[in-house]
Amino acid sequence: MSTKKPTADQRDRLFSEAQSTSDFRFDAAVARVFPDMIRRSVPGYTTIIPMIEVITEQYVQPGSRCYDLGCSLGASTLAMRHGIRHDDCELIGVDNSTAMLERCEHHIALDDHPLPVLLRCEDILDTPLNNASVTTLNFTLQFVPLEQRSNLLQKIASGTRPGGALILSEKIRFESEYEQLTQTHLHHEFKRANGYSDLEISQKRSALEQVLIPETLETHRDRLRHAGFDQIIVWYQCFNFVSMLAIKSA
Ligand code: GEK
Repeated sequence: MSTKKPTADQRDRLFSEAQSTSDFRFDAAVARVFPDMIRRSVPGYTTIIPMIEVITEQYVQPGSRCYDLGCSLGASTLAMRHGIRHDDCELIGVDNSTAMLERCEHHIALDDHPLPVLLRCEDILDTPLNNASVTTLNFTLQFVPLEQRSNLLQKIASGTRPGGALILSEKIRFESEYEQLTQTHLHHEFKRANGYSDLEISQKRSALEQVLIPETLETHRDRLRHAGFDQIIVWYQCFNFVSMLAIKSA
């Protein structure tokens, strides 16, 4: 995806004016500014994306499928595409926002890698998943209702080949109140350093409150193990944002 400076139109100013609170949605307005929004809001996003290529390259298997669940505009999908070295693999990107997928299609068309990408507009809870070697949930599980998360991870684990992997990136929360306050403060300072005002930070926080539900690292580890992954490694953390690698033994 382009790393060019966003035009005024692509700059995230969605929460810059005082507004009444409503739940955050992945609509056309969000899709328009999404690359700028996620880069300025998620510490480590610009590191995680290229590492998804590196990790995909390590775990992809010939003749298998790779899934990007909650692919948005396709940044993680394209990273996976470039990490796939076999021409008999299938790459499938899934998102339930049509506004996101329309732009995703455009980004994929601009990329010159020959591997076809199949895009599906649907809820990832309904996506059939099998013969997978690498699956990515890059900041998507946090938007799935809590009571659906175990089923989704079990579906992914059982659809994953031995030796395959899941890349799971999430915003997390902490048991310790001190750590929770400190990491949240540091995250907000990161956003301030990236040009967001106090009003933007607090309005975005309210909009996400009922929509993005973070869990502790322990909860993620336990659920991944229970779902059928054998090794769980935290390969990246910056403040309250982590990325895990969950591996199914060969
Ligand atoms: C990236 N991975 O750039 N079914 C399908 N899609 C969903 C669902 C669901 N149940 N819930 C949320 N989404 C991307 C970034 S963004 C992360 C992922 C963020 C989709 C939603 O429409 C959005 O496009 C994406 O998951 C989450 O690496 O905005 O913080």
